[in-house]
Amino acid sequence: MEELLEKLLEAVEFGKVDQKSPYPPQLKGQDGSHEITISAIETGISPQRILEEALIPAMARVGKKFSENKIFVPQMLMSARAMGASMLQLKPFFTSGDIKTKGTFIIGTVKGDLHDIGKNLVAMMVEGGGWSIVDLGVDVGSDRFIEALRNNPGAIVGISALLTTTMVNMGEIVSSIKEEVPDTKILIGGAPVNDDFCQKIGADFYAPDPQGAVEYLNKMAS
Ligand code: B1M
Repeated sequence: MEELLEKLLEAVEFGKVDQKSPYPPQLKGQDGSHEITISAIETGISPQRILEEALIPAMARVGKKFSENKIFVPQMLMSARAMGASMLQLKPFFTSGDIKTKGTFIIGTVKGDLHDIGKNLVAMMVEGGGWSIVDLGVDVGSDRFIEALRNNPGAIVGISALLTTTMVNMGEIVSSIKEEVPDTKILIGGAPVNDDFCQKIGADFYAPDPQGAVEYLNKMAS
């Protein structure tokens, strides 16, 4: 089991999507994250362990190497693709929640920001917790959040940011939403944001991880 998790971590770290993928040359012909994730699930490794012991640590290594200029954007993108291939296999496990939904959760990555792995994970876990999801994707400004709220009255909004340069855009989005659709509850998350920032911009809650988001939403629903 440990060996499979280690292999998966390596596949994501080096951006090996599947066996056919020629990238990276040193892993040519070997299984990629797609095949290894399937084997891991078949072996009985829980999706939670796959996520916590292989995928998330792999992205942490990728981020560290990028900070140290040891890899560049194309390599980071290949790692993101490899993680995406793995998450596709995990999704059914995280989204097999209640059929009757507890409410609607509108989620998007903040304007200017293209990072969606964390946002997708939050969406998956919240969906698994019994909520309907309206996923607006990446680079989402206040207009699209407000439009989605008008189409889904009473929904709770979640905004994700991964860059220090884009987290500031959350402030404008929160103010516009609160002005146009008062009483909307807004949850924020993502690596650079924290509780202080959440209070400063007038959002309602900061969740450091998907579980925190699910717990907050469930509290709102009860
Ligand atoms: Co970018 N990137 N990136 N990147 N990237 C980071 C974020 C960075 C920290 C890397 C580094 O320097 N070490 C750095 C940001 C520095 C900073 O702002 N302080 C950075 C940079 C600089 C950039 C570019 C500017 C690089 C460039 O072009 N020169 C550029 C920006 C593009 C843009 O957005 N406009 C860029 C581009 C990219 C790629 C496109 C290549 C790719 C993204 C692909 C994709 O998402 N589809 C990418 C990647 C993969 C990363 C790293 C390596 C991994 C991000 C990730 O997916 N992590 C990242 C380094 C790192 O994080 N260690 C990095 C795994 C994911 C599960 O974690 O997203 O944090 P995370 O989500 C967590 C929590 O934060 C939380 O739950 C999740 C699960 O625990 N969470 C929420 C997230 N959203 C939430 C919302 C909630 C609640 C919780 O409620 C609503």
